[in-house]
Amino acid sequence: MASFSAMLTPARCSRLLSKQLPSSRRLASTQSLRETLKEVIPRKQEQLKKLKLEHSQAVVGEVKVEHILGGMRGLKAMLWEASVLDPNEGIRFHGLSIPDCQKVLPSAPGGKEMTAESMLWLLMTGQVPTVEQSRELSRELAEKGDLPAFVEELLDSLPANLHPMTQLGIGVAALNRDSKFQAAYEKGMKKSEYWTYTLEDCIDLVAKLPALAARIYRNVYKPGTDLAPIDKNLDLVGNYSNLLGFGNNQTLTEYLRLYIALHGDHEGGNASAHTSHLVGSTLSDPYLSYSAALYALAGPLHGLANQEVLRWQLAMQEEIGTNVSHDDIKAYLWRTLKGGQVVPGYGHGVLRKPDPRFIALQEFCQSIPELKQSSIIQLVNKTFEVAPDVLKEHGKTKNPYPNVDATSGCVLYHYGLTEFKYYTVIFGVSRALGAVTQLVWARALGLPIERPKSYSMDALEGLIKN
Ligand code: CMX
Repeated sequence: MASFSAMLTPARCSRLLSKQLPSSRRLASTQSLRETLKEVIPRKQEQLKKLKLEHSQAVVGEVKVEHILGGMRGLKAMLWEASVLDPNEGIRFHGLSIPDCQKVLPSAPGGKEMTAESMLWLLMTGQVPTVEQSRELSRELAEKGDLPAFVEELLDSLPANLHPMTQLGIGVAALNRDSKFQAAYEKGMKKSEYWTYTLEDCIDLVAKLPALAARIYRNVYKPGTDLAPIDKNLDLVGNYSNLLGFGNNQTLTEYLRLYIALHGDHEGGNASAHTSHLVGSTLSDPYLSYSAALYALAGPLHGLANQEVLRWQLAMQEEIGTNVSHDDIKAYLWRTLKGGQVVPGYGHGVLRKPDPRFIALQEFCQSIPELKQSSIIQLVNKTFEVAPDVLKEHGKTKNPYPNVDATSGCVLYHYGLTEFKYYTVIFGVSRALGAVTQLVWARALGLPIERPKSYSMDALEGLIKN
């Protein structure tokens, strides 16, 4: 199936965005997320109908044996509405680059960085929310942020040495007891109503993630301490930071806002997003779909890489010290590669240039004098100055440049959030923004259950002969 997101060039997307939303209306609108979606969805449904009717047989690529043997890399095979990833330019959310989003998306009161709510609104609707819209969504999320008592008890009963990502998946799956989608499905809702119940579950899920993720942090790393109550006047990440016990650190809270908005979506083919989409296509509710996605995120080649980067950089620091030369780092990189390991935080399945999310997080660090002085951040920077050339010389990876994980953990570490086994949980709070968006759109567009065709090697050889 052709991806219609892929057919939108960045320039066209930006034009569409401004056409959809004249700036006068952008400032004045107080339409809710649900009202906005009710307006946007019929247009997209028409677009899909037209694509099916007029272009179903159009050829947009070919399937080679290398696709089948190579993890489907580059195969055009999914519809994904919220973002498109260009190998050289990086991610665009409905046509907006990261710097565009930093300019136009509303921040929290007193802050500068875009909020998770404003990113969620953009991903869901393709429109830039007003400050009022984004604040209203914050209020709704805070209202819905408390966990059911049985989920709290379930989390508290888990052993502290169970990986925080395993715990997060368990907690998210358990929330499905209250799934509005599942309850309505049991009663026999119409297909045209699927998306509305899916949206309600998705909002509830996003709202509860901070309390879920923070309870896991408290149980594993700070047992016996109290968790702050959810503050109805704070945005999602403001509350998350508070619950983690870092609410007084404005710089870290702002960093978390940026981090969570940037990690929100990275088109559909990455393992976590694709897992959520696949499971959702069976009409599993959003909790089960996203719980499955979290276990894909927990792999070291995907989301767990941010934990691995810190582990690797700290081991480097221990072995060669902090005041090191480029040659020392080069030698350490070669030791990693010759040991048959990957350099964590480098390489990517799609990107072929430094990840703009990496650049945005680096720029954040450079804008804060105390972060510029941090030894771990300096080591990450120095590694970046050397690693691409070493990886080029090594000659295996198609992308010798850093991905977002090369830097995402070091600010957390600098400010005392040093438990790096927890870092992927923060990624998990974030990736929900894109995954739930697609779950809503998949139901609004009536996308079918996924069922690609597989072959054995014998059958493949038969195909090749014929
Ligand atoms: N260090 C050493 N070798 C690497 C490498 C790295 N950072 N990145 C890729 N390679 C190797 C691969 O292991 C592969 O080797 P083999 O041919 O022996 O199997 C070869 O280079 C070709 O791989 P590729 O086509 O360039 O990369 P893939 O699309 O297969 O994999 C990724 C992409 C991200 C899994 C890989 O680059 C990697 O393992 N990076 C380190 C882990 C990491 O940072 N993951 C986070 C990615 C971002 C995210 O999803 O969150």
